[in-house]
Amino acid sequence: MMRAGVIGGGFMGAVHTRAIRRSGAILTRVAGSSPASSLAAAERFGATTKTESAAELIAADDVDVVHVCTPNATHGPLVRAALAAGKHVICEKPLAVSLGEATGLASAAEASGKVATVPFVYRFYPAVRLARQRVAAGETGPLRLLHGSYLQDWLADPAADDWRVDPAHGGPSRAFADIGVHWCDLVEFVSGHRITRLSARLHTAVPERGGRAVATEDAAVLLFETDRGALGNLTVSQVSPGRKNRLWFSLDGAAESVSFDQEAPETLWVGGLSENRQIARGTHPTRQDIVPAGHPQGYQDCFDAFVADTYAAIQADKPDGLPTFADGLRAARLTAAVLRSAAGDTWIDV
Ligand code: SOE
Repeated sequence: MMRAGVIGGGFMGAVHTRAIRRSGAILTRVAGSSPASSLAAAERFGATTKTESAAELIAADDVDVVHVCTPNATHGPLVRAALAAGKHVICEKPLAVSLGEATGLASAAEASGKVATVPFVYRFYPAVRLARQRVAAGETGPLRLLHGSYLQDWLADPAADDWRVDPAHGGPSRAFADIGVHWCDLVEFVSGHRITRLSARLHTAVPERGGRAVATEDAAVLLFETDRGALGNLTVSQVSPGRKNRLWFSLDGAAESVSFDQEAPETLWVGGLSENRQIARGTHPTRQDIVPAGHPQGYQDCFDAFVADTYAAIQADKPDGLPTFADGLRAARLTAAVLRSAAGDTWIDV
């Protein structure tokens, strides 16, 4: 039976913990940022064994896979240590806070032969898999436009603050690196296209938080081109009132458009020249469908499916569409291009 250790006792640590349980694995250890927070998180999450630090968790014989759920800037050293100790790794996104670091981690994972994945979990919605199947089967025809947005509002309040705002913990990009990369991963995954050139503008709507000047973006707007001749645009924001986690895309092909809304994930919208349809989840079952049509699945189900597929890969299975460190590196490459484009006021080749 798989034995998992979680580093990080926050919101994401809790999401990972539920997914670990649901996969049938055992949560053996949990580490926080201090001995006291480690013991408290282990108690809260119900780990079987007490641990006082991340280093102790990584070295432990009763941990096969390490889940890194800590602030972005700490991912690199923890992932390196876990791989060096012979562990499989799931690392939260963004994989690293610089392209150089992400490149090093992807190479270290490759050299280790261990399974190393990044939770681009929106890939695990059944409606997303269905959209991907329609594109691959030629139902949409060649895609011409890839467009959409990923909007949140949890930083719209000027009084709101978080470690992600501070580049020392979150890295030099915030809105794009935190959520823009999800959109790009999802749209590249569904369309099969790769973004080859982009032009980005960043916007900091709230210049000061917690008495500090804000050095990361609240919003980003991108124009891009793909390797297969499509054109696209994306708006990313963490300051859009009312939009809680509104990841939306439309992929417009020669024959039909497919559109997905993360806040209403039970249907896939398919647009045609003479009629539009909403395909209900469960009516064209995918591997990710776990309950019948009409019984809503959601974000945690995606997370559970992602963790289960990572564990299946550890047991030598090859699940389709598993996001790995190579995808985490791809996201870091896009983030670096966005930052360079915005700083230089120019188009950048990715
Ligand atoms: C916060 O913006 C956050 O939790 C992201 O970090 C996640 O990746 C996204 O899935 C939901 O929003």
